[in-house]
Amino acid sequence: MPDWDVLITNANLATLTGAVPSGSATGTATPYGAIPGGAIAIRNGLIDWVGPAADLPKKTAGDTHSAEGRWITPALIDCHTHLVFGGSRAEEFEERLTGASYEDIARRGGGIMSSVRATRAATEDELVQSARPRLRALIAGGCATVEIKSGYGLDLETELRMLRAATRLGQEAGITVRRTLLAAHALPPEFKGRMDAYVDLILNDILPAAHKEGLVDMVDAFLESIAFHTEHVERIFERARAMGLPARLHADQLTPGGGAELAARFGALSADHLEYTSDAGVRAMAAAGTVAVLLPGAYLMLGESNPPPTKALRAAGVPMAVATDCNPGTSPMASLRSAMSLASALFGLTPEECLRGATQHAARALGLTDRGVLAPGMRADLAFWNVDHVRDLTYWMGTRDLATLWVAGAPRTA
Ligand code: DI6
Ligand code: FE
Repeated sequence: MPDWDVLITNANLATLTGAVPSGSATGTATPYGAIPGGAIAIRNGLIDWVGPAADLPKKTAGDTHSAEGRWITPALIDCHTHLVFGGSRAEEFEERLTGASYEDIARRGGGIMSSVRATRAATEDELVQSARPRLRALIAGGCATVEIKSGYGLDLETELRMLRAATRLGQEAGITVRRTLLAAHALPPEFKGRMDAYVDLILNDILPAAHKEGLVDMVDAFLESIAFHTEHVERIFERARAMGLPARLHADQLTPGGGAELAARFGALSADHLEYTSDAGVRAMAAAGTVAVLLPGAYLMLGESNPPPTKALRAAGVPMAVATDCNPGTSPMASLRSAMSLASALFGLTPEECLRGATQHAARALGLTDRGVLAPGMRADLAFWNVDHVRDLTYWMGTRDLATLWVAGAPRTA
């Protein structure tokens, strides 16, 4: 029996361990945790050894694979998507460009409600089929872990159907899909004027049923003046906590609502969007270890002008993740690298912060401690890139630079 299943040699590694080196040149941190001329040894789907090839221990490998000088990063992780939904909102997009506002469209029953109607009318097969190309696009761009939210069903049957579709999509693609219950995304029309009663339905029916069927890894809510309010989110988070499910929150996207503070108070894995987060919110997230998930696609497509406080987040040491928010209303984007490019162009993140935001910190936003960096004990989910340097992954938009994606120690062939 060889010591290792596979030994990868002749690689440039962006391990992304540690942190972005500080300007003061203290310590030994290397940008991107880079190791030129590196090697990775894999055993049972996990990284067993990683480092400069010159330091390779004298051990045997069943298989040796040359990366031919390519860069290897941890496989990318899209930690915030709504990629399962019925119907299309492309016509609404056209209308918005000829004068109608997002709010106008919502008022006449379009917007999220149009996706809810189409999702309720779709079978599980139809949901899987329509989402498949979007998931394939993310995978072709280097993702081996994708989070998918419910939230276009807003009733027991359809929320569960969305989560079942998400589960199947992950199984058939052979990648990791993490599923988030976002039943508190919008108030369904049949509960008009009865938000408390809808929250009761979530607590008494939807959440327990999803949990019982093993369909939910996390719980999320949309805290916003036009959506759910602090007291509703508190009730949902308390129940999630009692069930041992971690929380996330759509926070401070359109208006300041104390969302970052609320997420921090519950020890949420992440608070997402954060365009209107205050200094107090940033401090609370830093103290709680809550990840800031930045979603520049929605910011761009909504024509927002108030970016999230990335300087304050950076100064406070809040880990920043970057995700697509792939959804039919505000972020029709199935490319995590596009989100990385936009996070640097619109929010001022460095290319290294963007790459860490799509790997190391995205894993943390999902509560996954077994991936996101190249280090012993981590899953061997690896992306091999045809780029001169990994900064190109943020710099270039639209290039198809993925050479191979490895999942759990083997090249993905499907
Ligand atoms: N914030 C968003 O930007 C999306 N959901 C959310 O909570 C919008 C979803 C949609 O318009 O379908
Ligand atoms: Fe979202």
